[in-house]
Amino acid sequence: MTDYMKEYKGAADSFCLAGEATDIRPYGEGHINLTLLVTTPQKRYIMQKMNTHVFPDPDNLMRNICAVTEHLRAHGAETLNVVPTRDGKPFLKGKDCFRVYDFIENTVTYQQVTDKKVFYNSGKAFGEFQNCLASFDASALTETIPRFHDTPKRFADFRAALAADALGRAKECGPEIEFVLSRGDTYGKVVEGLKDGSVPLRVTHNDTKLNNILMDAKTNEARAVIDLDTVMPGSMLYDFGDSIRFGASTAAEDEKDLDKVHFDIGLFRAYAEGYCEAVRGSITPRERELFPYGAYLMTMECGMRFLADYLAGDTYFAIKYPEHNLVRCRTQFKLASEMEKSFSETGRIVSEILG
Ligand code: ADP
Ligand code: GN1
Ligand code: MG
Repeated sequence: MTDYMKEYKGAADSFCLAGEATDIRPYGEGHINLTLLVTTPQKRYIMQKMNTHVFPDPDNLMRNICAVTEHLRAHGAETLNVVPTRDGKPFLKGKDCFRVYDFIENTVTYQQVTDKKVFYNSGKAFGEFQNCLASFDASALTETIPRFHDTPKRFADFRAALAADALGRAKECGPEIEFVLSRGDTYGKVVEGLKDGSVPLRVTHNDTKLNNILMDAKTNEARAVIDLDTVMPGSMLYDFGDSIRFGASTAAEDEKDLDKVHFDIGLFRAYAEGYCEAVRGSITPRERELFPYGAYLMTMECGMRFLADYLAGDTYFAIKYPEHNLVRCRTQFKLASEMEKSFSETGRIVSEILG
């Protein structure tokens, strides 16, 4: 028996699986939950040890996911299917919490864009996801992480981590710290827009990176939007921006060689074409105006979160080596610095697409 079988077979046995688990192994590249592929002779499942440090209210989190997936399914979308425990609950509650989904077969996830068409397809799918959630009652949702994309608040959290400098790491990252601090007056436009009503509050996904969408293994068409933990009221700019942050890069999020990391404007265009095709009917003038800025904002926000986590001692994002979060923040700042220089060009692209 493998160590994973030993450790997690008991949890898997608590769910209504089609048969007995014969193999359990880690799966995917998520930074938050421990994701396991569970094989039975009949079918395969995804079991996740839920990160209750990041999501401290698993009852309401799973209530959200059940409601959102029901809504998506009722509208004809392929989505996650929650497999209940043997006593009919949506997750297994204990010292550790677990949930199980059907494994969506014949799909792939990409850690980087290899083909423009894939990125276009993902843009269209996240746009359609947004459209579908327009008819979802936001008041039925718990905010699983309050102020998740409140960038000024993230900036304050960053400054607190810097002031604490728990591991004495600040001295190793002077230029990165300076990069965040010197842009302190650029982080407010979306929260201000939400406050004054110029940016509409919508139900959004909030974590739209490319590996949170399953693509058909044969056709590369989008099949299902996954990782629904952060579906909450938010701005369309968060979803658009976060996809660009991750996908419109010429390198992986944790590429060490910054010479390989560039903001790819052709990829920006491909995603924007897909996304706008879906949301053309509902997007407001202020939202479209802020698309280029939204990409910059989500990139800076993610970068400062990686750097804050590095300074705090890596308590949030899963890491594979000690400097992983520092490496990640550097790619974000490289991308953001190129995005800043491209605002007029990306703005023109949005205008060309939307007319
Ligand atoms: P995290 O919150 O840690 O990012 P995710 O829910 O995104 O975790 O899952 C991590 C990875 O596992 C995904 O990127 C995807 O590759 C894979 N995955 C998750 N759920 C499924 C599923 N139901 N079917 C197939 N693959 C899945
Ligand atoms: C996390 O869960 P995952 O790996 O899809 C994070 C996102 C970050 C992303 C950076 C709940 O996403 O906000 O943008 O890492 N999710 C949460 O890769 O914090
Ligand atoms: Mg994920």
